[in-house]
Amino acid sequence: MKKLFFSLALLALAPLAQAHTVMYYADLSGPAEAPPNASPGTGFAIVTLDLDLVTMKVEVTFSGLQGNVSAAHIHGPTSVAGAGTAGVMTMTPTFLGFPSGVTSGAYTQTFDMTLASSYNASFITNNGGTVSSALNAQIAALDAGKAYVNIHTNVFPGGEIRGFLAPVPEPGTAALGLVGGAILMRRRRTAQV
Ligand SMILES: [Cu+2]
Repeated sequence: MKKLFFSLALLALAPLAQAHTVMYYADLSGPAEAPPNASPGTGFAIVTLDLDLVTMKVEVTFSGLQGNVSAAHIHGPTSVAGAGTAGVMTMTPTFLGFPSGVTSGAYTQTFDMTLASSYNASFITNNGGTVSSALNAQIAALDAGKAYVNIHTNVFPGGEIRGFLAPVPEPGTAALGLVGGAILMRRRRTAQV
């Protein structure tokens, strides 16, 4: 746990050093799925876009799943923020190297968002047909709270746990400390379960 606290604290500070980094975070759960399910599984995701390097770092931890992981990726945009379903935006069928066949795990991967392979091919086709138009559409979905991380398993093929990604406010605003604190508090509460 100490290591996790430390990592999150560093992540909260990261935008101070990297002006063109945008972060999003999500709590993942079964009740947040559509339709909701009673999975006891939980997870946490942080997505960091570096607009200078044109990369997307995806960090996910999850545990307590009833099924074994079959795929994980980011869906969007939904028609309204924080609800509904949408197709896959990112690499299919699953994130490169995402833990498969397990009920808990941790994942970190950085994607080159100038590569078509970092996206679902149909997402590019449906959003202007180029990698840059697809990236803009993905950023718009993330900023609007209309994109969600979904972890599929053999027990819940449509998704066992998911969570809508929310932007972490820019540094320098009073809200940052509050949000950072909320992340740590939430993490702590989850860890005690
Ligand atoms: Cu999916």
